[in-house]
Amino acid sequence: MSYSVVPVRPLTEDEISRYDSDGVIMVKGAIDANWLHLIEAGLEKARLEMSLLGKFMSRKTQGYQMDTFLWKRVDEIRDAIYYGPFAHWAQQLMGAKEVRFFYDQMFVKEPGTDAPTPWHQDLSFWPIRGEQITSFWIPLDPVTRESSGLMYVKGSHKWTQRFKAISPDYVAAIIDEKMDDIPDINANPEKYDLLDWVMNPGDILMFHPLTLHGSYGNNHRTRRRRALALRWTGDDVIWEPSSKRMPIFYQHTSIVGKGLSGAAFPRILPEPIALERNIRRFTETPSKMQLLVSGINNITAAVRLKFKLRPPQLRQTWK
Ligand SMILES: O=C(O)CCC(=O)C(=O)O
Repeated sequence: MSYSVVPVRPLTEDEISRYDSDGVIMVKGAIDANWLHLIEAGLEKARLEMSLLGKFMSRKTQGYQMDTFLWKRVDEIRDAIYYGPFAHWAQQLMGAKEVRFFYDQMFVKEPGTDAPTPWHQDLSFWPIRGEQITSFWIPLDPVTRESSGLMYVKGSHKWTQRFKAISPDYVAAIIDEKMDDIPDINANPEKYDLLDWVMNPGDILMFHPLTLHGSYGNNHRTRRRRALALRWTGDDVIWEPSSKRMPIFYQHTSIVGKGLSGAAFPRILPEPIALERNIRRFTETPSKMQLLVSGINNITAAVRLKFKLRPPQLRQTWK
C-alpha cells in the first residue's frame, strides 16, 4: 500500500466555520476504502489483543469493548495516524502549526448491547488544557441514533460549565466533585438543540473537546457498532495532570504547565520527530504495577463518592 499524507480534499471554509459555531461537523465520505480497511484491520486485531486496562474497562460480557492507545500495539492504527490524512484536517480545525497525536480509543457495542455512552465533555477526562484540541470519530459500521450513533448538543462547547467526567464504565477516580453536574438531557430533549446523523463507513465526526455528546446502546439486532476515535492537540496545549484526570501509562517528557512532548504524544506535523518515531518501533504497554495503583485509586474514589454524592446527580435517562 502506498500512503498519501495530504487529504483527498481539505476541509472547506464552511465546514470550519460550522465546526467553530456548532462544536461538531459530520464530514461525508471523508476517507476512502483503503484507509477504512487499514483501520478496520487494526481495530479487529486490537479486539483480539485487548490491553489489560482495556479488558478491565470493558464490560465484555455485556457486549461492550473499549480500549485506548491501540497504536502502541497495532501497526495498522499507528500507520493510519502517522500517514493518514487526519492530522491535516486537525491542523485546519485547530488553526495550529504543530499537530501532536494525543491518543486513540476504540468503542465496540455488539448488537443489542444496552450500554449507553453517558453525556459528557471529553476535556473533563484529560490531563491537558488548551483550545487547540480536536477529536475524530470514525465508525466502521453504518450507524443511526438507534444503533448508538453519537448525539451532540449544538454549540455546547461555548457553555461556561465544566461537567463531571462520567464514562460508560463509571471510572470513579476521575469524577471531580467540584465540577458541574451534567443535566439529564434525554429527560428534557426539547430544551436542547441536538445534532446527530445517519452515518456510513467513510464518514467522520470531527468535534471540539467541550461539546457535550453521548449515545444510546446499540439497539440494532444484527449489526455491531465499531468506532475508533483519534484525538489531536495543537500549539497551545499544556500538560496538566491531576489525580482526577485520566492517567497516562506511556513514556513521555511533558512537564507540568508546558507543552506535550515525547513518544506518548508524537508530533505528526509539520513533520514527525526522529526520536519519537524510533521509540514507536517498540511495543509499549502499561506495567502491572501502574494498573494496580490505578485500580486501587479507583476503588478508593468509588467508596468516597458513594458516601459524598447523592447517586441521582450522576444518573441519566437513556431509555
Ligand atoms: O463511541 C462512543 O460511544 C463514545 C465516543 C466518545 O465519547 C468520544 O469519542 O469522545
